[in-house]
Amino acid sequence: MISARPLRIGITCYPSVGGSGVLASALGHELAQRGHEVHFISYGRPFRMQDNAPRVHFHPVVINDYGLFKYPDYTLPLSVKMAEVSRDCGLDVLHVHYAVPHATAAMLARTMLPPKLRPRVVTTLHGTDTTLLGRDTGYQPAIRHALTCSDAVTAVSHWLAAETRRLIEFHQPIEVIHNFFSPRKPKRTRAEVRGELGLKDEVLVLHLSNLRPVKRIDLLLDAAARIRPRESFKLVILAGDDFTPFVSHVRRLGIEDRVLVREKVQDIEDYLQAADLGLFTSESESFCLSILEAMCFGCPSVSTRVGGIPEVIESEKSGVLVPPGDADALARAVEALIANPRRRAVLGRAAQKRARALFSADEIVPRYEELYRRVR
Ligand code: GMT
Repeated sequence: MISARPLRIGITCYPSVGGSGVLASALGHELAQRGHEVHFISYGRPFRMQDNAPRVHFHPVVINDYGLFKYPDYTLPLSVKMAEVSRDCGLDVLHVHYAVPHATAAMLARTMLPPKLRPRVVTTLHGTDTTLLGRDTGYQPAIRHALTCSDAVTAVSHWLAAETRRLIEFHQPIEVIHNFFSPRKPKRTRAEVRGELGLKDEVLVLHLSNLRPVKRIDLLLDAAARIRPRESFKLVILAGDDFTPFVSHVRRLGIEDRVLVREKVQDIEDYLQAADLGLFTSESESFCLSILEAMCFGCPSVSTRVGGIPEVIESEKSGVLVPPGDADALARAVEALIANPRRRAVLGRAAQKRARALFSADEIVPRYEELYRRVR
């Protein structure tokens, strides 16, 4: 019989700005709200972890810098902390987000503990742990081993599950649990945000990402430079990292007056509610949490058709997908939606409905709870 007592769940993720950390933090808070005890274990407080939330704890991993090591090691101190928290807090499950090195550290942690104190390990693959590191022969066997030793493996899209089977040759079951987003209430009104951005009648085209090469910021800017009429829009970039490396590209294209950048924004909901259209140009993406964030506010996106994105957006129904790498196609799709507010609204409503029906916390979090209880 399945016990319904609240669980003690350890969550390890990268604390920096990235979809896997954002998802892991949100999951931790949702689980705590449902009565479970949640222990985050990482080298820093996860980027969106709330302060003083009931039943949520943070256990920092301290890394000392030894002159002997050319490369500082994180896996060992992480595994020691995982074992310590598992033992002291009686963890039922250790849920690791992003396989490298978290899944390997979890395996090591488990073997440090007596059998009775060993938590079950659930590994969630997020994207580049498979698509980038899974191709690297220096990592691949270790990833496959850690997945094989996990009690359950999940992936955030069917596409990523298939890529994991193909690239890592991991043939045990992978459960697909899509990402979710629970928007907080914006702190400012749409008019206030548009005022801050100095917008009049322009369409607010929003991009949000950590600017890594895979996001193709060069393509984003090239596409923006081709949008006509040029006065019809402003591209607002919520940058999870330093935008400086891209400033010269903006200048070369002569679009300084069309592009506004805000770095490391915490209150993304303020900008999401003010946006009219999302624009995403990634060359690979397992899900694209940012597209979902926009959908939750009734904002449809134009995006490259890559990876798991077609599982998030149904093209021409809840957004528009175009072939990857094509700046002209991106610009034409954006232009068509700038010129047609009614179609934008139809797509936006469908996007919001889809987000609520398929990718809400109420849909997704019980799937993780059910999985934890199943592996216990
Ligand atoms: O996209 C990034 O560079 C960050 C990366 C991460 O692991 O933090 O994001 C991945 O996980 C997100 C949450 O599951 C997905 O929405 C992103 O699509 C995925 N990124 C890639 O696959 C490139």
